[in-house]
Amino acid sequence: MAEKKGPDKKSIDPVVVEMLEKARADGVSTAFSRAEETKPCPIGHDGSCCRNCFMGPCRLVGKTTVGICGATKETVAARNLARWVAGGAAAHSDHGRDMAFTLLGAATGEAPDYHIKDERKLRRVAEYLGVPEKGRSKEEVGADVARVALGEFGRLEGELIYVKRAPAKRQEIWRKLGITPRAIDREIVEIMHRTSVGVDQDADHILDHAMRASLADGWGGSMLSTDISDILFGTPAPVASGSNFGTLREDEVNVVIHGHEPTLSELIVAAASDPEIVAYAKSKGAKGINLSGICCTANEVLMRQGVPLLGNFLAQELAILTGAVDAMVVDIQCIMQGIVETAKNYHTKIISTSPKAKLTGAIHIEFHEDKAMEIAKSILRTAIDNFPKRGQVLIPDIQDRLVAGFSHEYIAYMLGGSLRESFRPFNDAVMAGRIRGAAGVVGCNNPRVTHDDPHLYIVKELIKNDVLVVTTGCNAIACAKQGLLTPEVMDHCGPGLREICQTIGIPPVLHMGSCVDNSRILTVLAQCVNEGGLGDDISDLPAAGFAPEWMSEKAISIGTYFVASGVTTWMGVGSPVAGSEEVTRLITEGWKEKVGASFIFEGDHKKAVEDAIAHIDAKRKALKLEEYSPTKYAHSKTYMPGEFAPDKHGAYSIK
Ligand code: SF4
Ligand code: MSK
Repeated sequence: MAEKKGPDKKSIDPVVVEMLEKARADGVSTAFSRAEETKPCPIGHDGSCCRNCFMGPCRLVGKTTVGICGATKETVAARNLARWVAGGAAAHSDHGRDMAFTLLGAATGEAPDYHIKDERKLRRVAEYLGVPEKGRSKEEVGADVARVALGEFGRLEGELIYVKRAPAKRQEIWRKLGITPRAIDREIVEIMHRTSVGVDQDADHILDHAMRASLADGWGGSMLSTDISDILFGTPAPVASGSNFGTLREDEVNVVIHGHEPTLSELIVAAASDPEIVAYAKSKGAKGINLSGICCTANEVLMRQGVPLLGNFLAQELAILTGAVDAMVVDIQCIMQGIVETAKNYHTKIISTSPKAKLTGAIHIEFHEDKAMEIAKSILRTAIDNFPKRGQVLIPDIQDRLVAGFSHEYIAYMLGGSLRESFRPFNDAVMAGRIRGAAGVVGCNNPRVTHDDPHLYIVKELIKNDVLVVTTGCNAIACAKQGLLTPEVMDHCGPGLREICQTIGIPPVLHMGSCVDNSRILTVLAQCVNEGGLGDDISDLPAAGFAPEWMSEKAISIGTYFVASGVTTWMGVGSPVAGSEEVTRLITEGWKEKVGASFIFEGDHKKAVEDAIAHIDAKRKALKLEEYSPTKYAHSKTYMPGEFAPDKHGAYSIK
């Protein structure tokens, strides 16, 4: 049995601690309590269990070093890791495919509630995809962009079109290794084929293909998903909002949107301000409708609509415990089956909506794009009808402000201005040592570690050491709840990074969106290389990746495509390949030789961040940049009386 911890040891978020105390008092089970009761199987945990055929499952422990078929620990661990990449890549990419279908419907009029919102982005994407756009209407271009995007899933020959968005040297590395992705579905299916009994049995060879499939996710399905979401709903630009349970309203109908897709949630946002729906809410005694989000549906509608972030992955059951959530509307991915059971103790209605995801015991109001607004309104009416049924309510009065919406387009604009979008100022700041490097910190929560602690420790250490952080997914939500997504939070920053952030007026931690939006980070990295001065490949950049509290297959796919793209990446919690020293060596030293970056599973988050900063310094040295000095910019500017100057929080006033 795992060691029992009090609620105060399970999370560093006081709201989560308070709600866990309520769960205990109410006798309600949560992922936190179940994680204590369910010890992970040590054999599966280390990647040493194979269940790929019914001669097994084979558990390779002790004297058992091979399976019934003779598969070694290396083969089994590599196959397990590769299958996780397949699962993660499939999830992101199928989401991307659905976005393309929505664009097609919007362009042809078959999905009349959707429109092409960002024509500029559409025409830019058309250029990437080789779709003629001059002299054509946005609908004509949109339909062709959607068709070409859909073609990428089953492309018959050649390479994925977006491969060419990577730096030339990176493309060469992939071609030389034979891991350039060809078609999105093909690479995922090929993992399943290669890892079935009696096919690919060489760990190194299996892992090469895992990289190929992950690239089909990062530079394929996810990148298409991000681009098409921007075309349909607008490219994000900075937006202010709030986070945590204090964003729930006692006197309004609280609708929590949860999952990953923006397609329905965008319409729910629009429907929530429809006068007819607002009047209906008032007729039931509510002042209006209050939306907030969990997981990446939250990030999607925050980035474009400013809807507040209620919480990250582990908050989903706890939100219901407030008694204030009238409906939790879920689509796909990261939705715990446990929410249905939790909801039985309170009045919350769980509404599943995706044709791909039903939850036993939930209300299913299936979403179809041709009747999108009608369905969104029907969901809201169900929530409103539930408002008068509320019992006792406990809303912790804690919330933080945030600024999100940092698309790669906006970052380039903010650095270079509207006439000269550019990453030049960023590269110059890195070259001068004002910014030591950059890190992408992303990924889930996992109740096997103290909730949000590794996330926030790593982010705070990085910015303290002048490393700019870009964030997505549940890390972004953790940062939001700690107030790290505001330009005023400069106490945690090193002096060089603080100076840059204050000059530009940005937070030191840039929220770039949902899990599929990790593709935005790839685009930023490619643009930094193309800008010049920091080497000629992504692996030359003083950069690092982290997923400190990962749990999902999607995080493994993301981590793998970060590494295959040249970014050494640290995954927290523990290693799913610990059972094989050889596989551990292959994905660290082996991948460093092959793709210039390592995939490191490091359960000690303090060591991970130390190692990553040393790695960033080593990259600076290899680029022959000036050695980073923490004090060089400590007092770089003396403000004179009467001058407009920042205080220690970064707020400007006359000195
Ligand atoms: Fe066992 Fe081999 Fe079957 Fe895996 S594939 S379960 S190792 S016999
Ligand atoms: S939601 S994949 S728990 S980041 Fe994208 Fe969070 Fe991980 Fe889901």
